[in-house]
Amino acid sequence: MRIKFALGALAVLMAAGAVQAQDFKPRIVRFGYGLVEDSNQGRAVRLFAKEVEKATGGKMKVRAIGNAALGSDTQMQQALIGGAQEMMVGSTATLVGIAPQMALWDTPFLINNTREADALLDGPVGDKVRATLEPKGLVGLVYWENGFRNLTNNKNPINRLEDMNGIKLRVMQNNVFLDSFKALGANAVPLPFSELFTALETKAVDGQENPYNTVVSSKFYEVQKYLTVTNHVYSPWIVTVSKKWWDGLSKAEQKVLMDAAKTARDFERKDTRDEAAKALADLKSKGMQVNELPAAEATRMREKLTQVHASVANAVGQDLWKQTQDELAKIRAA
Ligand code: 2Q2
Repeated sequence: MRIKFALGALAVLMAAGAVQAQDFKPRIVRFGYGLVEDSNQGRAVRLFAKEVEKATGGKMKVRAIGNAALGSDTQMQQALIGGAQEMMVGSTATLVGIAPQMALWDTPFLINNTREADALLDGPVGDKVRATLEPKGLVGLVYWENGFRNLTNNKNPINRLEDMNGIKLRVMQNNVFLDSFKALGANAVPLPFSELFTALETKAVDGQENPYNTVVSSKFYEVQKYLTVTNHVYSPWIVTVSKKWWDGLSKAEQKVLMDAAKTARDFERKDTRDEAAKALADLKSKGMQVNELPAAEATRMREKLTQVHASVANAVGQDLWKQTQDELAKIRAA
């Protein structure tokens, strides 16, 4: 009896071992991202790499390459589609040329807080938007948090809508952002993130907008004087895989990547929120002048942006737009 059991257990163990050996091939994953290593993005990619190596017994090795050393978001997207790079994490906003539905996440003032963000992105609407990448040669695994965006500039604090007039503001390469800031009176200039610090330093542009975390990690405080708390949009990041490469992986390998991306997501969201909560004090101590946009002025901004909402609805399709509003209503009522 005992021997039989032991033999049975051995057989199970051997089978498990055999499955493992053939399911995980030795592979190198080139994983690119745009921010510096010492950033919320870099920390999460490092955790992802550790998780993948652990789960595959070191067979799959993730080479994390930050600082846009593999190119800007849009360059990396093309490398993934062509199969020259395996993975990346970057802004959803730079994906709109490939998947127009991604513009949903660029809608100003769509999401009010992180609870709404998590529920919407990890729910059916997030899944639907993510799925639009696949026919384009990309597999979107999960959303990570970039965060609520705020304005910085070198000209003047933004106390009123009119203070935006004529500010040369770098925006992401994305029409919703371009149209939004034009509607607010700024002189919006699209630039890849990888060129932003130099553009600020050389005064080619006066300002930019990004979450607090990025203003800290990319050291924008060294080249920007004013920070205005606007929280004008919640930006996600998306972890993306080359479909060409993904299709050649075993189911077990695909699962390892998905599980690690989720573990890193949960870590990253917490890390980002903890850091953001401390960032304002940090930025003030580094000499930035911080002000909150008065509520009445925020309302005036929202009014200016209603036409942008209509154009996002058109770009992503009325069905998806309506589903998003319904889903948000549900989330808010819960
Ligand atoms: O302003 C931006 O471009 C940033 O918000 C993004 O985080 C940036 O594009 C990163 O995705 C860089 O990898």
